[in-house]
Amino acid sequence: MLYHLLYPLHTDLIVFNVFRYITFRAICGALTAFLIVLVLGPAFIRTMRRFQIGQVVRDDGPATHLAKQGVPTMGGLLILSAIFIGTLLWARLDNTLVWLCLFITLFYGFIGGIDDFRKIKKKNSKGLSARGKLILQVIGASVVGCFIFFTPGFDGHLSFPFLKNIRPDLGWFYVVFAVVVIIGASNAVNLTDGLDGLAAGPTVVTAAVYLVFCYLAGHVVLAEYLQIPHVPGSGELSIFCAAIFGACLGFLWFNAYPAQMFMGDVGSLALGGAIGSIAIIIKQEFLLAIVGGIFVLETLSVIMQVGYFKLTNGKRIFLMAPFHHHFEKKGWHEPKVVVRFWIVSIILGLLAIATLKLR
Ligand code: 57M
Repeated sequence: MLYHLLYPLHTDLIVFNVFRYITFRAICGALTAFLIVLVLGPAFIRTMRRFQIGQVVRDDGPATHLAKQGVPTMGGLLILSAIFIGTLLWARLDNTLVWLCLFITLFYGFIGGIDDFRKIKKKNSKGLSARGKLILQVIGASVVGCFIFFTPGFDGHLSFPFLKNIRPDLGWFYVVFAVVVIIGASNAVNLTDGLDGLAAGPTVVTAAVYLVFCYLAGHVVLAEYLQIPHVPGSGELSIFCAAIFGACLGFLWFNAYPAQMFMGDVGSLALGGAIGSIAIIIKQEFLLAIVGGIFVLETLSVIMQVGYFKLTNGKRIFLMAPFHHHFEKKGWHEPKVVVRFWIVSIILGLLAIATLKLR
């Protein structure tokens, strides 16, 4: 919004020319989102406590988690508020890709919010049924997939890290592929969000990497030089990524061990849906498997555990899935598991950036 209000003034005051630069507005978007969460965090936590919106901890998890009963949750409401304010203030509002990302973030946040609210308000409720959650996720992801596929200038071509000349065209099947990526990313972040800071940390890294890729994809000269798909208008998504980066960094201030609040499904499903959509829009879907490797590992651990359990009538590969619980069961303290997962996430983020030159 500020771009539209202040950039036109640059003819009178040259200082306002700075608003034309995506880099400037991305930094401001990150700082805005970060400060919103940091400043409003304590009041939000007090409010959640007053309304008794606290975590219901299952008794079949690690014993150390029982002490987390009642920790304020649905911190995702604060994260999403900061993302929306940071984006609406600093991104260009005449960019349809920005509105598409805000839509999917809000829609998936709505799905998660219903799930959270049901689990909190009806103590033994398991929230939204898996089927109901999936149907809603498919609807939301289909909007993004169809928008991308049927918008002039976009197409059904895939792109791969390291392989610049392999661009298979999926045709209309790209919509199905997009739905799988967005739902997969959303549920992967959701599964990962099982330890203090474990989801927010890798999300900060992923948002930072996609901030760079959105900027490059939106820059016709740089995209051609780096041989990545040029996606007109995607540069503005850097500001959306920056707002996610700032909001999750601010959330980590309160979610770091021992957590003062959890993000809830309202946060995890929304953040995963946003990241999956960004990956689809700038045609960097497989990059997500690299930078989001922690999310992939966590999801694969569950698939392997459940599959092996069913195949062997009760045997397990891991002491407990998702993967983070396996290390807890091995005796690693929670902060050690989380910080080591953060380290791996940062290394994967650097590798993802390196794919720009390794092609
Ligand atoms: C999402 N939610 C956390 C919090 C957070 C199929 C199966 C793998 C599903 C999976 C599951 O239930 N996943 C749901 C994970 C929960 O966190 C809440 O949920 C939100 C995110 N969706 O924001 O509101 C618990 O995680 C802990 N937590 C923290 N710090 C945080 O910052 O400590 C969360 C955020 C919170 C808190 O204890 O209560 C969760 O774990 O449920 N199931 C599991 O993950 C379970 N695994 C399991 O059953 N494994 C089996 C089979 C099915 C694979 C096996 O290994 O044999 C584990 N989780 C629980 N109990 N709660 C272990 C059992």
